[in-house]
Amino acid sequence: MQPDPWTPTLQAIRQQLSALLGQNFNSVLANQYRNGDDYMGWHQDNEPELGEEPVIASISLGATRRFVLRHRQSKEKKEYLLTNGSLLVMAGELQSFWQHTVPKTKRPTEPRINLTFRQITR
Ligand SMILES: O=C(O)CCC(=O)C(=O)O
Ligand SMILES: [Mn+2]
Repeated sequence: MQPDPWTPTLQAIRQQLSALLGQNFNSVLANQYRNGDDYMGWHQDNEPELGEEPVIASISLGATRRFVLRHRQSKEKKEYLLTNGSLLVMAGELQSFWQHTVPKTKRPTEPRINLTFRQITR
């Protein structure tokens, strides 16, 4: 969890996202999913340092993976396919009321990298 300086490529993506969304991002978290066995369990991105109603911009590179939202109370689910080059923006009350996951898949699956741009407020 040791932060590295911005690379030119990540810096360029950060600037494009800020222009597109009108939102600053001062950090990016990179996750690598080597194959269908690598996954992200149910969670909310609700760390105190992200502040109230964080805007999180999520870019997917490589293999398509399922992304599932689940409402904490009603258990309603919503499912999306995150394809190569896609942008998913999570904002507003999403992190308060919904959890998300990238489940395992049994299909042969190439590697995927996910970048989530975030604004850490303190
Ligand atoms: O890989 C993804 O699409 C989601 C990653 C994620 O939820 C996270 O890094 O907090
Ligand atoms: Mn997350």
